[in-house]
Amino acid sequence: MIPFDAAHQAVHYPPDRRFRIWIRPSILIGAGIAILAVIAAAWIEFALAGLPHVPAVPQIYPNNFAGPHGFPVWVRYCHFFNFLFVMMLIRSGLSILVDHPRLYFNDGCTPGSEWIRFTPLKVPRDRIWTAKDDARYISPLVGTPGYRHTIGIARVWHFIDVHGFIITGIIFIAMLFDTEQWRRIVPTSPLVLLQAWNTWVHYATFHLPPEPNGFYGYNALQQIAYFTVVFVFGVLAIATGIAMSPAVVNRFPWYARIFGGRQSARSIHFLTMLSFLAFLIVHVTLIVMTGFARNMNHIVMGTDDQRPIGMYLGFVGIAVVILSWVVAHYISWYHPRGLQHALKSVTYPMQLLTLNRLTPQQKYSEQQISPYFWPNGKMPVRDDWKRLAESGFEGFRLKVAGLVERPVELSLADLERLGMTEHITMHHCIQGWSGIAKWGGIPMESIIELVRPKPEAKVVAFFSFGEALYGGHYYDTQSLENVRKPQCLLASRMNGQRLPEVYGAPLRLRVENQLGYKMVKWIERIEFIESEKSLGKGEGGKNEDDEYFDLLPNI
Ligand SMILES: Nc1nc2c(c(=O)[nH]1)N[C@H]1C(S)=C(S)[C@@H](COP(=O)(O)O)O[C@H]1N2
Ligand SMILES: [Mo]
Repeated sequence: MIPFDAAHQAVHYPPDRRFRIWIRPSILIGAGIAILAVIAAAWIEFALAGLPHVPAVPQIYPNNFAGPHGFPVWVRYCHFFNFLFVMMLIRSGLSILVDHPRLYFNDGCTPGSEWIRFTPLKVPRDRIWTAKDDARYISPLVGTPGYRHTIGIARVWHFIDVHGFIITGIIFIAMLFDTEQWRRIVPTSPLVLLQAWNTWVHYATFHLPPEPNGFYGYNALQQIAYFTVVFVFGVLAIATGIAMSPAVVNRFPWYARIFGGRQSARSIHFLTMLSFLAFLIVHVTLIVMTGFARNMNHIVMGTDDQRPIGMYLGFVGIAVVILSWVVAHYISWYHPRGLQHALKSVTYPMQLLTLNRLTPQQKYSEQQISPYFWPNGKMPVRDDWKRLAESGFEGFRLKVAGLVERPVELSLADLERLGMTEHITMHHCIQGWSGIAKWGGIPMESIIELVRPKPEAKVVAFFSFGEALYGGHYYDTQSLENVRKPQCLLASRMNGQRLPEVYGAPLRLRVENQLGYKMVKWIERIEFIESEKSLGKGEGGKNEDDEYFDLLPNI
């Protein structure tokens, strides 16, 4: 365990570390009834008609079995690596989840409208309660990284592992169809559904159906379960993950709507995780119950016999997976910067080539504006800001300087004269919440025309009056190229009114293809510079410096 100073302790290891799960009663009851109904139906059938017929297991002699069978080495390796990556995805995913411990089916995320929450707290309405105040602690036994809970590092693990998960998946599915092995897990006749039900009636009423030897074939329910895990859960997890990317949702709002919206996609992402876990529990239980040593030899050794070697090596494999969590914690706690850079070396060039090229073009209607919008960040406490606020920012002058031909100081009225535009967009916070609002302001493009950056200027830095999580002023940077994109505004209006103080008065940035932390609030001044490396710790922003967030968060 690493020691914290008081400021870090308050964020990473707060005194209130209680954990509670609350589920909307209608959903809990609905899900409970659905599960009970399926079990009850099995019992009723059993009581009225006895156990349904499940085809007898054919006698198999290895030398006369023609169909695809056995576990070739690629199946065994994919199985292991999939386990490794999925477990880490779950652990880092939980760590991300508790940074905004509520799940919704509406994109506005109004407190109280969540269907499940992982916090004992209700959002107080009598004072400012930021999304960061709402984040919860997670234990290292459950989440990666736990204890020193940083969503930046959790995302590093999640994204490193998702590459592994997808590559494993592609290899597995390609090999499945390159060989005859696909026949083992892809149902090819609707009769399988009927047989699966019959098999279910056996399990649900505590009867083990005649088990085929898994080396040669699966029963119908097993086949459907494996098919669903690979082709439904796997695909859904990836597809809903992409639906949380601001760059994608901003360019193709219809994509999030496939899943019922951005928050619904996040909820489904969570539910697929639960489904993976539920599958894992049943899968392991049945493996133990139906001939543990033999089953382990199948998947570990690729042999069909009773020797204990598969079991022993299987335990070694599980130990390796658990060890990977320990190692991940060690690296997360002691070398977070290295981790941040490792991910950046892969994703930064990749995003420049792909997601970052998408041109923001969101259009929501006035009716879609969220009734509630989570605030984030620490309100400025500086006297100069307070004085300006008292006078309605009359005396405020935005300083734009640095590597420009024509440095300027602009009042809010000067800015307005540059030409205001408005757009209604969805805000995506790295923590997971979203909100739709109408923003009015001056396109950064107009400021650029006015000040004329010199050729050396590559980066635009936005400095805030407000402080960051651990003290020091909040700042962030954008590439000059990115602020030239449509929908990049210096906003002074929100939902048709002057920008409220909590939401960043007098000015805040809007960059709709990126995550919320890039949108500096309470902007004091703007500077055109050569590189973000000259500021702070050189990572491109306060959160990038202190919380290991990405420089370019298109996802
Ligand atoms: N000055 C300052 N700006 C900031 C932050 C902050 O902590 N300080 N937080 C960022 C984050 S993480 C988000 S999600 C948005 C939140 O904007 P909102 O309060 O309008 O929802 O502001 C961003 N801008
Ligand atoms: Mo955020």
